[in-house]
Amino acid sequence: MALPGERGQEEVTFQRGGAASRAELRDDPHRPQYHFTPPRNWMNDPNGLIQWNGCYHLFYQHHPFGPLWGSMHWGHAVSDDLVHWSDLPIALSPSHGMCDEDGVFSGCAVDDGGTSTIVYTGVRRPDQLVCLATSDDDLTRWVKEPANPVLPDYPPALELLRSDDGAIHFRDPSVWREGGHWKMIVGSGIRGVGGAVLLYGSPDLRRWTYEGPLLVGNEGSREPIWTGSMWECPQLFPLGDRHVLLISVWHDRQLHYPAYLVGTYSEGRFWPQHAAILDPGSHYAPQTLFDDQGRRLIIGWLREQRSREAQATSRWNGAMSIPWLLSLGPDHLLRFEPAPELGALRRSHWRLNDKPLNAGEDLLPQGMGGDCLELSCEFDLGTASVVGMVVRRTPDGKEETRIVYERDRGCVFVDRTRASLDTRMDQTRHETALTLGPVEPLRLRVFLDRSVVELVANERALLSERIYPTRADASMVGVFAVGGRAGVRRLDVWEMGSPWE
Ligand code: DQQ
Repeated sequence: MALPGERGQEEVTFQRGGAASRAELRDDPHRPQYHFTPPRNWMNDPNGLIQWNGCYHLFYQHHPFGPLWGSMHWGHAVSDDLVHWSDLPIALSPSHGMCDEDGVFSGCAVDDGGTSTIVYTGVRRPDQLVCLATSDDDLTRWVKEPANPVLPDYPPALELLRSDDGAIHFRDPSVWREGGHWKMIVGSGIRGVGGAVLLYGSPDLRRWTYEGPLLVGNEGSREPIWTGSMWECPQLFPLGDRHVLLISVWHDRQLHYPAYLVGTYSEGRFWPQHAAILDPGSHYAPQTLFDDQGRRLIIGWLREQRSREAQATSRWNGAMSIPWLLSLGPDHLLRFEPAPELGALRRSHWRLNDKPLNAGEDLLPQGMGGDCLELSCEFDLGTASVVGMVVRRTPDGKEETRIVYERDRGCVFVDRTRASLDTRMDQTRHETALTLGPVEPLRLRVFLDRSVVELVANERALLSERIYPTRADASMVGVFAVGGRAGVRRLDVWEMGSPWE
């Protein structure tokens, strides 16, 4: 048997077991069904999102030998509709004695004149350097470039942030074609200054020239948002009449949140005009894809929010967000719409129209509910100070999760204080700002998938959280108002099928 981390027998066996693992884990009450999860064991960042011969390829950071973060490989799945996925063999594994022997970290995939090419982070402590791999067989078998690392050094005259063990924070290359050349950005941080995105140029993906920082943050500033000391998984892309720079904020060994800046890109620099947190909840390290329908899609990693002990004894870890379509609103901030392909999973449907909501009362329609649902609700705020939805509620109310809009404070959050009788799960409240116009109704769209609550409010406030109810009867749903009368204009609830069945 091959050693863990080597490409060999163990890995092949693992891949053959993919369908069996999925079947075996299907009844785990916390394992999401229509949010992508690994066949088993650990998964984190989406990597190398690419459409190839009409199919969507999702690679992901993966530890194939355990449920916690460990030796990083690239897992791989393919789909022709972003909803039904098939597992493919592991695409990349660390190579003993090579510049990625300690891990194949995040990166991207591009079409190099017909050759599919992965640009990834090869880790050999303390180095994190840019490496390449190519495929000539529909993205299944990958061959590493003999000259790896193709970017063998760091930019001169910059004091890059190092971690306590000396590792240099320089990772997650993202590459695009521009003016007949390749451009690449790499996530980093400048010691004592803040997160940084460093820009390179190349004629052939193999010879890179440093062109300067695309943008450097200020870790001491909280305006308009705090962006910490290091930026992971950067991506720059055009949207509407601007460019968007996506980053994931890392600071002091903690993963904070994905954030984005909207501005202009010229002369090798990014000039930010607006900035916001993309999702303050469990979402991290998202990546986008521009598809053949001209859509900019985003998918991120939804982290577990249960105790480390619960994670260590689980046989899988991590889920992907649903694919969201991105656009830019008139305020130059992002708008999020669920990929319409998800509609293929809708099963039974319930609807309520024009129902008054009395202050302090929950409206819990009998017979409506489940643990894999899509919910869409439009509220009239009336005189209420708070309105929201309840999901995963037991008939006796001992477990329930509340999605709350607080009008005065202009925010949405998921109240998880009673989400589970198991109090070891994380109950931190993450708020996302939402100020409604004077006559604007509140519109909530929620994608509930066992332990995932992923939502968008009024197409502009994104929030995902994880919940771990203990009771099988935690399936009721409802709506509520506090502090005054409100109304439900329309509530739609769909039971969602599993794409794996
Ligand atoms: N995860 C990868 C890194 C990246 C981080 C390692 C973000 O490449 O910076 O698994 O979650």
